[in-house]
Amino acid sequence: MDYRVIGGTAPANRYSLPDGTLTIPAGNSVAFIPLRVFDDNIVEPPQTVKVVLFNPSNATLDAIKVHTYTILDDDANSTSITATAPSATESGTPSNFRIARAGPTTSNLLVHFQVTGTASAPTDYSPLGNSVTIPAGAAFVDLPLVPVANRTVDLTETVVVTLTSAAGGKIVSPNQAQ
Ligand SMILES: [Ca+2]
Ligand SMILES: [Ca+2]
Repeated sequence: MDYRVIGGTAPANRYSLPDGTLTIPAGNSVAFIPLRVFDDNIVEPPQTVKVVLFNPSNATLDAIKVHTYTILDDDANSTSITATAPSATESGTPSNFRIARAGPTTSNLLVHFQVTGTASAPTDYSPLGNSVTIPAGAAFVDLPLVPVANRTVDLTETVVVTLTSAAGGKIVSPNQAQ
């Protein structure tokens, strides 16, 4: 069958999807239409690309001939992490990670992270989870690291937090703190 773009709100310079012909090979039940999205640094609303299938051969089209693809922007916020208090002690001094964003603060920003390092939760410190939300109106959120005073003699141990994704935003350097 043939396919082509028949509209949508995305300007033509945001993506590439030339008109084409799609063949689902014998023995397969799917084939893919190659849509390339071009990254930029401009804050934009979600924008759409509408693709239609037509001229089927050896098949008929069902009711869903048009698909609307949505390009989600990733430029509203740039998110990074630093250790504002880089050392913690078992005697009760917590340390602190600060997850901060640059850009508008009008909405909540959900940030996912991964925790690694030689220390283990919950044996050595209270678990940090794997996400935080920077609330609307705030440019950062603090993530305290609270050590557990255990009876084992530990060497100096590390906790490393690496940002992995931010909904509708991008991760920038420094994306990791210890
Ligand atoms: Ca971008
Ligand atoms: Ca953009």
